[in-house]
Parts: sequence; C-alpha cells; structure tokens
Amino acid sequence: MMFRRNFPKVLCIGLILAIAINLLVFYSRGTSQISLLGHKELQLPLSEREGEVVKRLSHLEADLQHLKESMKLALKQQESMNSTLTRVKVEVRSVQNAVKSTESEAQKRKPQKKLFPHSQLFKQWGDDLSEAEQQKAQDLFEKFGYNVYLSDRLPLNRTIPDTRDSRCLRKTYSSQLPSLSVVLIFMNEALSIIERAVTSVINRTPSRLLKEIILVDDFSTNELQPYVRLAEELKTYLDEKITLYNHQYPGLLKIIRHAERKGLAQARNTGWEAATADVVAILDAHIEVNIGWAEPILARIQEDRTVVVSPVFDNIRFDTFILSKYELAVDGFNWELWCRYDALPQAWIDLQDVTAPVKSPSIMGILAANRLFLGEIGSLDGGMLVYGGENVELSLRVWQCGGKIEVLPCSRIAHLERSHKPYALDLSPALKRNALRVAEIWMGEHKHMVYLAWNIPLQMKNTLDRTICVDRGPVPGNIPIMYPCHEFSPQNVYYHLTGEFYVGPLVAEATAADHCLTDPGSGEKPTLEPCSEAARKGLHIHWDFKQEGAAVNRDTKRCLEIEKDASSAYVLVLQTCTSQVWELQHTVGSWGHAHAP
Ligand SMILES: *[C@@H]1O[C@H](CO)[C@@H](O)[C@H](O)[C@H]1NC(C)=O
Ligand SMILES: [Mn+2]
Repeated sequence: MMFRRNFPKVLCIGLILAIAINLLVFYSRGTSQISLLGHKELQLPLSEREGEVVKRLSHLEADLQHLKESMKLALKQQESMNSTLTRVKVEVRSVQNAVKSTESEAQKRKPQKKLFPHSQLFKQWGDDLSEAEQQKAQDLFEKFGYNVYLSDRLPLNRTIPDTRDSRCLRKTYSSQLPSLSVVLIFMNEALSIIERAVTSVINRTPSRLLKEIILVDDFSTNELQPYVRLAEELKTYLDEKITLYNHQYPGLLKIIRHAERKGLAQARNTGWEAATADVVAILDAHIEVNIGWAEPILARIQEDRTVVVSPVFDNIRFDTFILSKYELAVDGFNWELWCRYDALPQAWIDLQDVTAPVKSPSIMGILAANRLFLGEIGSLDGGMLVYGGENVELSLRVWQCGGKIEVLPCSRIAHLERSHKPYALDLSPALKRNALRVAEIWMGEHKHMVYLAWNIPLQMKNTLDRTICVDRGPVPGNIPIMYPCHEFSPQNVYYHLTGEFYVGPLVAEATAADHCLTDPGSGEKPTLEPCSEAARKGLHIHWDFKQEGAAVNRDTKRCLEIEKDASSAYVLVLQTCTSQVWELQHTVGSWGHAHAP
C-alpha cells in the first residue's frame, strides 16, 4: 500500500460514534473493575486479634511473593540487558569489520562510472558496482520497483532491528494461544523477496502456533516480455523451494495459483478460503515479520473474536533494504477512500500504556482476524478490482457489523514499499471505481463526499475558453492560475452556499486547511488562504455566484475574471465586472451535514 502521512479528521459519523461508544464501554469497564477491587479491601473483617495476626501473616506472605516476582522480573531485565549489550557489541564489531572490508574493497576497486546518475536506485546505493552490475541492478529495479539485485544477495534469515517499545518485551502471553495460518499473496514478486517473507514467518513465529503458510499467486505472468522468465521461475523454482521447506517442516507450505488475474481482494479471499487455523493473518509477500509479531495478535483475538487486527508497519527501503521505524499511528482514510495515517486517539494516550491496543478506523491492507468471524462478515469484497479501496470497504463493514479494528503496538511487520508499481501504469481508474462502489454500498448520504473528492467532475470554467480551468497553482504558493483542464484534484473548485469557493483537494479535516479563494483587497491577483484563518482575519472570502453567472466578491464588489497576459495566456484577475461568466461543471444539492468548512 502507499501511504500519505498527513493528519486528517472527519470520517463517517457512524464510525466515530462506533469508536466513541466502544471506547466508552472499554473505559467504563476498566473503571468499574478498579472500584470493585477497592470495595473488597474495605470489606476485610477487622475481628479478634488472632484473625488479625493471621491476616498480617498472609499479607506478609503476599508481600514476599510480590517481592519475589519483582526480583525475578529484575533478573529477567538484567538478563535481557546483558543480551542486548552482547548483541550491541557483536553489531559494533560487525560494523567495524564491514567498514574495514569496505575500505579494503574500495582500495581494490577503482571508482566506477555511474551509468544511471538519475535512477532512484543509485541515490544511496551501489557506488562500487561495475558497469555490468549496474546495468543488471537497474534492469531488475525497473521491472520490480525495488532492489532485487541487493535482495538476491542478502541472507534470507537476515536480522532486522527490533522496533518494539521496550515495554512490549515485558508482556507475557498464555501458553494456550489459538493456531495461526499465514497467507502471503503476490503477483510478479521477486523470488528472494517471497523466500525472505516465508523465512521470517518460520523463524519468528512459535512453531507450535504456526499451522501453515499459504502462498497465493495472483497469476504472475506474463504478457510483458521481461516477465516471461519470471513467471516460469515463480512456478518451477518456487515449487522446488516449497518441496524443500516441506521436507524440513512437513505440510507447512501450500501454494495456490490463480489461472487468471483476480486482483488483491480476491487473492486475499483465496488465501482465507484455504486457511484452516483458528486465526488467519493475510499479508503481502514483500514483508518481513518482526520478532514477537504473532503473540499479541493471537492473544487479542482469543480475548475477543470480533477484533480485526492491523499490525504496525515499519518501512524497508526499496533501495538499501534498511529498516526505518514508523511511529505508531492509526489507519484512517480520506474522502477519496485512500488510506492514510491518523493521529493517535486521546483516549488511548490517556491510558498511558504504550502496549495497549489502539482503536482504528481502518486497516492499511494487511490484517489478522478470527478465521470464522472474517467469514461471518463476508470476508473481503471480491468485486473490488486491482488494488485500493478494499481495505476501507472491509473496515466499514467490520465496524458496521459489530466488529472492531485495532492496531496492536507490540506486533510489528516490516513492509517493502515499491518506488513504483510495476503492474499498472495508472491505478486511478480502479481506485476511483472501487471508492464509488464502497460509497454506494456503505456510506449513505456521505457518499456525495466521495464523489466530490474524486471530482466527478467539478471544474470551474470561464466561458471565454472552455479548455482551461481554475487551478490551485504551484504548491507551495497561494496564487491560483488558469491551466488546461485535467480533472485532477488541484482543479477541484467547490462553491459553498454560504459564499466560499474552495480550491484544491477537499481534505475535510481539522488540522490541514482547505483553501478559500480570497480577494486581498488590493492588487489584481486573487489569492488562496486557509479558510478558517481567513474567516478569523475577516479577509474577503465570500462571493456571490450563480451557475453561468459572474463571481462577485461580496465585500469589494470586484469580479473574478480572466484576461490575456503579455504572452497571451489567460490569467486570473480581479477587476470591475465586465460580465464574464463562469460555470461549475457539476452541481449537487445539499449533501448532508458532514461538510466541514
Ligand atoms: C542464517 O542461516 C545460516 C545458515 O543456516 C546460519 O549460519 C546463520 O547463523 C543464520 N543467521 C541468523 C541471523 O539466524
Ligand atoms: Mn504492500
């Protein structure tokens, strides 16, 4: 999945209500337990001496027991400190060695000419590759969108940094956890990537809990010439590998191959259908699970079978394969129904327990759930095409069907994000279609927000030249321009019935501002200002406008018009009205109360 790391707000009101109610129940349960305990202590009988002595003795015993536990814990911590220290020492030594060997290699190798100085692949990597090696690495990179050349040379069982908070290490889990099926889906993935995912799952999941690993190949092919050999490799070579793995771990690996391309959602369903364990974790094949990832998931789902879990992602860099830690966040989405990271809820922060589950509006894509519960709510929507939106669809269904979604801070998975997606040049038609499907099915009156966010279609045009549209202009910057119409979000223009024109993507959130078309009062250029700030400062953001009419600023009475500049291109100006008229391509009636000005 791709990420947008900005901070948002309004979702479906239903969702917020659901989350609020759940948190309320969660919180009030916690409080009532605490007060119950308090009562118990108060009710202890204060009877005759004997009784008191016995009581004190038993208190003393309890204290001693407590002390013993604390000492054990301290010892354990000491142990883990020691082992960390040893590990650090080993790492330092290996870094020293690496430095030494790099130095000597550098002495041996002449500096190499860079064949691809502009390739993303060689920005931070590959200085010492020969020209032939560079060529090979670049070819693989273009084909896959990540550094296959390097992946093929890294150990499958490489160590990655443990990114958990240290408090996660102190958690203990029941010895009677549910069993786990891991589903890894892929399409035209490099073999070493799949093998590394499998290896990480085998090495970092307790074997008594791991029932099976199911690989789903969504018809790796392919029609494109460079992939023909890959498809062949992914069949014969992977089959051999699976046989080898199963020799070592009988019956552990299964593979299912689609005979035609069915898309991400359907591939996940295929894996889910084949799974047989209590819990199913549906992951991408370009991941490495981190240490201790499975236990928190299994324990939480054992506690509550309706919880759908989103593990925490860290990022594997597509070029160097170095892990970078992502801070904890919840998985949200914007009105395009595209996933994004959201701020942590205050209620969770107030718990002051960094290991506690975080209620989350959505999942990013990968998930773990009780296998039967996922079936009861209808698994994933197989009608979602290619990629995108299926995660939000599932999330809306989970919350609206009595389940909940939680991010578990102690369960971490490293995810390799491609620098470019090889399978489709332009994903937006599928994204748009999927988003509208979700909106129509699940979002009631809020569906209009999704249509608006996808700009179906909402340009504002001047009738003097219908091929150019108002555009928010270069960012950063606050000068709107006229630009050939292209139907993407910088050209979204919304006229609000209270008189504001919003220009640019509609984010509908508290922290990132929508931009309002403003008459600065002097000069002839209009500007874009953050709406709430502009309203507070009393800038001239209100306009009178009717379809096929002039756009007149209510305060200054100047009109928004266009005129040709020196290079005879149209530019936006504010001037005394000359009866130019504008039209918005699409109008909707009142779309409910969700709109946040
Ligand atoms: C990886 O596997 C090799 C070969 O089996 C082994 O020697 C090495 O210790 C392993 N490394 C890690 C980090 O487990
Ligand atoms: Mn992915």
